[in-house]
Amino acid sequence: MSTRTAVVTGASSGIGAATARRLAAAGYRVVLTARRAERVEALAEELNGAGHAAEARPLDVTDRAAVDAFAAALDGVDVLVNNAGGALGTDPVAEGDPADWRAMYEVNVLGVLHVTQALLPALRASGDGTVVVVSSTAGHGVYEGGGGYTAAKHGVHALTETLRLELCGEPVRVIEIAPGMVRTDEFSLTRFRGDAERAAAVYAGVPDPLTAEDVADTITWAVTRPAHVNVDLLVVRPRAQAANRKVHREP
Ligand code: 8X3
Repeated sequence: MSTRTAVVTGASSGIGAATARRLAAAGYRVVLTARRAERVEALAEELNGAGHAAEARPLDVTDRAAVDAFAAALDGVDVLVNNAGGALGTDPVAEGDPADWRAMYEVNVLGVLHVTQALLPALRASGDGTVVVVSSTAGHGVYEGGGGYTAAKHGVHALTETLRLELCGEPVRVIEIAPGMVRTDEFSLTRFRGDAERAAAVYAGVPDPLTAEDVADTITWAVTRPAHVNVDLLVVRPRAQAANRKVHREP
């Protein structure tokens, strides 16, 4: 059987890097994309050194011309994991900066649109393609201070559901993974613009937030089901989180 190829966006850290490691261990040739070239290059080197097949392709998913050039140079693809995304700020709607809202829409929605459109011909041609969208529980509920992020994640949820309807009958699965509270090195730090104290407070006292590896495990499970099994949507939270803002914390 020929080696299957998986493209992972946002593979420089967190859920993306963990997913690349898991898919490589599952036998996929992984193509690692992210804006930070040195990060994806180091990860590719680590995976190749461990006997896996990995390639680093620096890419900004918000840059359509770059995404098209990336797709044109790609030698076949079976799985696309749309993971690149993120939150900026926790301002109320009344005060949110439209530039932040635009940036969140660009990466979380248009980034998925660009890469999915560009790779869809190759995913169809594979005869058994899979599109994974890593959304968020922020795409399935709202919370105060989350307006710009929840709007973008609801947008990507709508894109994903629409795509699944439109591809029905074609050999391409469309899977949405919606993680809740995941403690990664960068998600909250980015949201709070480098304020480590505020970032740490998000997880304060929570016995066991999810890890990037937990989510990567879930993604890999969904991807490795038989071709006729489409896991439409998986909502994954830590046991200590029953809803977006219902979180158990210990003193
Ligand atoms: C991250 C989950 O609760 O910060 O996508 O919106 S939350």
